[in-house]
Amino acid sequence: MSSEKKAVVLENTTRRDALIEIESKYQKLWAQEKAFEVNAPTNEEVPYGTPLEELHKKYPKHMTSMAYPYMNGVMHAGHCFTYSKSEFATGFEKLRGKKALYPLGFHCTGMPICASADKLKREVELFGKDFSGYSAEAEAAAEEKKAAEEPKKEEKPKAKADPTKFVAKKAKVAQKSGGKKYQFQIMQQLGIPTEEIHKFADPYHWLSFFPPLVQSHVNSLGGSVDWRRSMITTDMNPYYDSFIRWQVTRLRDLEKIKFGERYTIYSVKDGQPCMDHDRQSGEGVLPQEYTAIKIEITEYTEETKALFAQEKFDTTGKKVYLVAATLRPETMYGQTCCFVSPKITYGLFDAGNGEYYITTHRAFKNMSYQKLTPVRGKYDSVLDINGKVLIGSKIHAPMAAIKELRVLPMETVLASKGTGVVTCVPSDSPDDFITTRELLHKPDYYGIKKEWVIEESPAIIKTSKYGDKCAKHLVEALKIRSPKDSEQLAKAKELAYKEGFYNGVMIYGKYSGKKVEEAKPLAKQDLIDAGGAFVYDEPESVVI
Ligand code: A2H
Repeated sequence: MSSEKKAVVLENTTRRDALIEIESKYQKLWAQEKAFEVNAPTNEEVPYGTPLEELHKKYPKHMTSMAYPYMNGVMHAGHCFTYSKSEFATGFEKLRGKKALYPLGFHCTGMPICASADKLKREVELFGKDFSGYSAEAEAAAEEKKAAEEPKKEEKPKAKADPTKFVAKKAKVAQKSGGKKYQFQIMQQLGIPTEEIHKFADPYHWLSFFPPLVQSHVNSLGGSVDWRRSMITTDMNPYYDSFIRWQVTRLRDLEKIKFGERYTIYSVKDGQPCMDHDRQSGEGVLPQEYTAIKIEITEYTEETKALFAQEKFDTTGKKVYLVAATLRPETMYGQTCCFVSPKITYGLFDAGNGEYYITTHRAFKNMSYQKLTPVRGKYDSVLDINGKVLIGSKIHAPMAAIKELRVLPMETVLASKGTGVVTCVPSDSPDDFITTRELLHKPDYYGIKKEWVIEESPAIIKTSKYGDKCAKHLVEALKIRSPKDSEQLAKAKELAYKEGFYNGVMIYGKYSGKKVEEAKPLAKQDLIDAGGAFVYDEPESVVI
C-alpha cells in the first residue's frame, strides 16, 4: 500500500458507534463489579465437612483456559481464535449457573525471547541505541551489490538434500515477521516506540512489557478472565518455577520421562539446541544424516610423505582414513576411487585409538559434538593438507569389490557439504560417472595415471526404468557432457536416487535380491559393525 493513499473515511457509522459505546459501558461495569472474579464457596456457605458431592451439587463449577500465549509479542489472530472457544465455554457455563472460572497465564519460557533479545543486542551495536545508524537505502544498495556479484546463485534451483524426505516450504517465523529483516523493525511493527526498543535487548524486559498489554487486549475483547489467577512462567516467578521443577522431577521419579539424545541443530555459542524460532537464518533446516565411510590410506604419495616428515607426523602404528560422506551406503560394493578436491585444504585430525581422519575442518568440528572424537568441542588439526597432495594415494575402501583404489581429483566437491571427501560409485551416481569419464580423457591431469581411473565396476542395483547402470543411463539420456552441467546433474541425481530407493533391487552382495529400501539400513549397519563407517550428521544448509 502506498503511504500517499488517503485514509478511508467511513460514512454512516452511527450503529457501529452505538455498539462500541454499549461495549465500553458494560466492560467498565464488569470491571467495577469484578464480574469475572470467581471465588470458591466460603466455610459459611458450605460448612467444613460437607460431602464433596453435595458441595458440587450446590455450587457446580467449571474451569477453562487456553495454552498460554507466548510473550514475544501481543496476541495474534490465531490466539484470538483459540481464545474465543474457551471464552464461549466459560460464558455458556456461567449462564447455566456454574461458578465458571477462566484463569490465563503468559508463556515466557524458552529460546525465542532470548534469541530476539540477542538480535537486538547485536542491532544496537550495529546501528546505535536509537537505530539511527540504519539506512534503508544503504541496506538496499548492499543487497543489490551482493545480488549482482552472485547472479548465478539465485538462478540455481535449490536441490533438496534427500529427495525422499518431506521439507516444509516456508517456516512459521518467516510468516510471523511480516518480511522484516531486523528485529528492531519487527518491534516497530508491533507499535513499540523506537526509543524504547533498545530495552528489549534484556530478555526480562519482554516479561514485564507484553503481559499487561495482552491483558488489556483480552479485556477489550470482552474476555471473562479472572486476572487474579494469572501468572508468567520462568524463574522470574519463583512459585511457577518450583511447581514445574516439582512436576518434572516427579515425572522422572515415576519413570514417565527419561533423558535421551537425538540429532538436532545445535548452537555451540548458546550451548543448546537452536530451534526454528532461535535462528537468524536457516529456519526449517534439519539435520541431514550421512554414513561416513572410513577409507584407509594404504600407500602415501611422495608429497604426503614429505609433508608428514616436515610436520613431524610419524605414521608408525597409526591408521589414516579419508572420511567420505554418503547417502547411499548400499552402493559401497561399487566404489572405484575416492574423490578429493584440489581446491580444498583438509585437516588431519586425531580421532582417538591411533586413528586419524582427513576431512574438512567444518566436518570434524561437527563430529566433535557428536561423540565421534576424543574430546568434545576440540577440533584442532594435527596438520593441514591440500587435496592435491593426496591425489594418487593408494586406498582401501570398506565393502568395495575392487580391493585397491586410488585418490583422484573432483573439482565439483563442495567444502560446505559432508566431509569434503566423496567416494566414487560410477554405477549409481551420475556425478561420479561423468567425473570418471572426464578423467579417462584427461591423462596427466593433476599428474594422474590412466590406470588409476577404473572404468569397469560391478553393477549393484537394478531398476526396470534405468537398467543396472542407472548413472550411465541417465547421463546419456539427459545429454550430460561435463561434471559442470550442474543443473542437469542435479536432475539426474534426484531421478537416480528416487528410482533406486523406491524401485531398485540389489543385484550384488549379501542383500542380492532385496529391495534397496530394505537393504540400505542393513548395509549401513554392517559397515558400522565392521568398523568401516559411522553415522555423521550436519545441518542440511547454513543456519545462523
Ligand atoms: B553420494 P546431498 Cl552411489 N560435494 O554417495 C559434492 N558432493 C558430495 C559431497 C560434497 N562435499 N559430499 C558428499 N557428496 C555426494 C554415493 C552416491 C551418492 C551414489 C548415488 C548418489 C549419491 C557415492 N558417491 O548422491 O546434496 C555423495 O555422493 C546423490 C544423493 O546431501 C553423497 O551421497 O544430496 C551425496 O553427494 C550427498 O548429496
